[in-house]
Amino acid sequence: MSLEAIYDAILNGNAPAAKAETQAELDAGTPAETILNQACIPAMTEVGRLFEIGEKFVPEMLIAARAMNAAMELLKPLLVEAGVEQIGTVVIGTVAGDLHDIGKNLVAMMMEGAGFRIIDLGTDVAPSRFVDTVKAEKPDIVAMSALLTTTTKSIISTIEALEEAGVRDQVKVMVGGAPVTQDFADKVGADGFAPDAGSAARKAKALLGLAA
Ligand code: B1M
Repeated sequence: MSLEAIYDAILNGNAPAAKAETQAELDAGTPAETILNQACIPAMTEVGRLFEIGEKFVPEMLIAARAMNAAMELLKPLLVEAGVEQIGTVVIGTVAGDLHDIGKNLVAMMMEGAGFRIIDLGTDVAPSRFVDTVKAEKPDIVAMSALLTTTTKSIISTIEALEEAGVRDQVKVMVGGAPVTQDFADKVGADGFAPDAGSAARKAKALLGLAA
C-alpha cells in the first residue's frame, strides 16, 4: 500500500489494483486530494509521455484511463463536500469531436465541491447542445474542455453558436484543457481560463463575483 502502488496500478491499467490500493491508502488516512495530485494525475501524465514517445498505444491509454476512473470513484465523494449550498449552475462538457473526459470530470467535481450545481453534458458535445441547454437551464457558466489541438476549434464554434442564438451575454464562458491557454481564451473571447481543476473552481467563483 502506497501512493506509488496507486501510480503503478494506473500506469499499468490495472483497475482492480487501482481501486484496492486507493481504498487502502484512504483507510490509512491519506487525504483524497493527496492521492489525486501525487498518484493519479502524475500517472496519467506519464501515460501521455509514454504515448508521445511511442512506448504506449491507444488501447493502453484507454485501460489506464479506466484504472484512473476506478480510483476516482472512491475519491469523488470525498473531494466533493456533501451538502454545500449551491452558488450557481455550470453547464460543462468536452467539446465536439473530443472524447477525453478525465480532466473535465475532475473540473466538474471540484466545481461541485465549491458549491456549484453541475449539468454535465459528457463528451463530444455539439455546439447546438450547449445552446439548447443554456436556453433550457439558464446556467451562470458554460465550461468547455478540449484535449486535442484539433478540437480547440469546437470551442470557437460553440462560442459562435451561443452568439448566433443570442444567449452569449447571458452566461460566462470558461475554457480549459491541455492545449488551451490564457492567450487562446483571450483570442476567442472566453471570460475565463484555468490550467487545472482546482483553479477552475476558483475561477468559476471569481467570474460570479464570489470570493475564491
Ligand atoms: Co488521448 N490524446 N487521444 N486518449 N490522451 C492526449 C490528449 C495527447 C496529448 C496524447 C499525446 O499525444 N501525448 C494527444 C493529443 C495531441 C494533441 O492534439 N495536441 C491525444 C491523442 C492524439 C488522442 C487520439 C487522437 C489518439 C488516436 O486515436 N490516435 C484519440 C482521440 C479521441 C478523441 O477524442 N476523438 C485519443 C484517445 C484517448 C483515449 C480514449 C484512449 C483516452 C481518453 C479516455 C478518457 O478521457 N476517458 C486518452 C488519454 C487517456 C490521453 C492522455 C494520456 C491523458 C489525458 C488525461 O486524462 N489527462 C493524454 C496525454 C496527456 O494529457 N498527458 C492524451 C489527465 C487529466 C487529469 O488531465 O485532461 O489535461 P487533463 O485535465 C486537466 C487540465 O487540462 C484542466 O484540468 C484538468 C485537471 O487538472 N482542464 C480544465 C481540463 N478541462 C478543463 C476545463 C476548464 C479548466 C481546466 O474550464 C472549463
